[in-house]
Amino acid sequence: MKALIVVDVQNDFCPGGALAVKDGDKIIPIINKILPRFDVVVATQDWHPKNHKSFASNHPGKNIGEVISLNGLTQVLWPDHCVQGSAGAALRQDLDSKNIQRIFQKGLDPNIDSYSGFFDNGNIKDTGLHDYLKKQGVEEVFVVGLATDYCVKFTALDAVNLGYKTSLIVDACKGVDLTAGDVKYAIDEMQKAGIAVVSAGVI
Ligand code: VGL
Ligand code: ZN
Repeated sequence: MKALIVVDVQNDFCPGGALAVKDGDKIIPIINKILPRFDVVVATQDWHPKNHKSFASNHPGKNIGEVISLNGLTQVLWPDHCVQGSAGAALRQDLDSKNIQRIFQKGLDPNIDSYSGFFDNGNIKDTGLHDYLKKQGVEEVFVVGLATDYCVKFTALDAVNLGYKTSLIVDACKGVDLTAGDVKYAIDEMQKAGIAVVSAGVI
């Protein structure tokens, strides 16, 4: 069984959103087109409480883009984004959500960030995604969405480390590139970890 994991295709990560990824919305028609070709389709949703410690606003005197140590883990400070129940946290309206079987929320604990759709950044709690995929008999996963150099990367790395045959559909992802080259390095890192980098045209 083949699964598509649609990572964080939310208003806040698209143009006009709080943590907009350049051209983030451009991947949506590509995702909609390939979505019917999978046995299982799931999505992840970044879903933070207002007091989330990944928000620069919760660290007086600190700026967006600064890196801090948060409970022993390296943490980039972001603008407030994907606040639970806000319009920015909703999945994009133009994403073909009726064909998404389940949504896994992450980033709910204010004290730890969660880039991967499987585990938080400390690998302490899981979201239930692995159990769900196992129960559906999924052996192969394809990862798409936002952002290539954060949540897409960590979701794909966890998938391959959990034993799934894993592919990144590279043209159905867009990245932040906080530092120029981040997206390229992220793709290299995924490839080195055994993830196939493919384009949507071959799906
Ligand atoms: C993400 C930064 C903060 C992502 C989520 O979806 O890639 N990036 N929270
Ligand atoms: Zn977040």
